[in-house]
Amino acid sequence: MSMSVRGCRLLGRSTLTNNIAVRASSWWSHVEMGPPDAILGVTEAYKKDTNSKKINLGVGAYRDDNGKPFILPSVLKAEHNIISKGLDHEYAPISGSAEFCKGSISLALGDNSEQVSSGLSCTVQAISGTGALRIGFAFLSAFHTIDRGVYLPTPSWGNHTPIIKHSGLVPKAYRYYDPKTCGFDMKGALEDINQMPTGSIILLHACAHNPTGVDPTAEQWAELSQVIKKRRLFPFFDMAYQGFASGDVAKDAQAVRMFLKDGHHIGLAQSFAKNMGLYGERAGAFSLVTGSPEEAKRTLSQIKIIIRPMYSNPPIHGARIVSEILGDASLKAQWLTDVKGMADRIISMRVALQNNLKKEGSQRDWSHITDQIGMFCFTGLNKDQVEKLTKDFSIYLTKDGRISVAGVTSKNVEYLAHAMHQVSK
Ligand code: KET
Repeated sequence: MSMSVRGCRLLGRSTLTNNIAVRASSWWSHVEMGPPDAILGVTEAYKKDTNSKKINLGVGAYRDDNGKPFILPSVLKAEHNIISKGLDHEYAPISGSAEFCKGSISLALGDNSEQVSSGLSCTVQAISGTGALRIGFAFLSAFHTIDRGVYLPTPSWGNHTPIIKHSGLVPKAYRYYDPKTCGFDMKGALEDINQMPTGSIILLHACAHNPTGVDPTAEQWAELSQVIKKRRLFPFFDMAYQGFASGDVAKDAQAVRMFLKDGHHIGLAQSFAKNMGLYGERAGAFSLVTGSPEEAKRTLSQIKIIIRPMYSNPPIHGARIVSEILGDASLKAQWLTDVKGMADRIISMRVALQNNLKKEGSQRDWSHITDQIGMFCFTGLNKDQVEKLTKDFSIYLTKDGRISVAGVTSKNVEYLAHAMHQVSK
């Protein structure tokens, strides 16, 4: 709208009057139809399909082996506990629940984290992982004045680019995935990192890279950390899948913790959508690791000033569930078992898909299905093959050939393998 107002100002008085006359009957006739979202649009299309065999492998949302949304037993118990407390519905502080913030950062950095115990970090509750990224980039846009470029791995989660642009920063790219090996392009990544201007921001997927399912090894992370430090780049970790890569939340945080040991000050976006199944509750956190406790206080004060006009303060229910789980040893133990159960089911579906493709007689090399980790498999199917899967078999996935393995079940895996073989043979 501001564009058209600005446009009218340039057009002179009579045109302006005419424009207003035209618009008065229909204010939005100039608004063009926008395209559906590359990921969430897939679910919209899936819902309209009447084929009883249809499968939604688009959005990264965990399903049980009956293809149903999964309420984690630990979450159910936490909700019962919360209701029995009879809590009120007052506003949360701008930065969200302090208990939630403490629990979140400790989960990422470790219970014995020196940064947490020494006050060398600030954390705010955010509207899930997306909101955490949005606040983080808004802060960097306002205060990180060295270089406005944010380097993203190629490919990356589709929403990173619009979030970065929306925050007033400039998305750029570094090599990450090598289609020839279906693995991590360490050589390409290092070459590109070495070319980034000093002070640039580099976005790193902490674990379970989306959409490729390809993570650097511990040795590769160690080398990346050294190069990023030498080049004086700002590492911003997006950690949306802690626990989903290996089933172990500490192991999945190894890159983040390694960078801190190496002396980096990082930005960190966390989400509890996947690892607690709290998708719609929008529970997440943004943190900065800082040089001093005093710097943590100053940066926190500015982040609050960014949040206040955006949405004032965050929702409370999801954060209460997270706090209840992380703050109670037996519930936390139950949750860790729940996470491992989800990760293990996904791993077993990868094996089943690969075996069924073999059974179908597929001659293609599908080893990457089990080599890749986390929620997604980057199948290598091209756009035409994806279109055929959807049109002929009612199997819904994103155009880049990514499937959410979380949507595969022991009941639909045969049909999926059959369809994948039919479109790729
Ligand atoms: N980071 C990454 C890497 C990511 O894959 C997602 C979600 C998010 C952040 C944000 O999640 P939130 O629900 O805001 O906590 N990805 C899945 C869902 C989506 O696209 O919104 C997906 O890729 O399917």
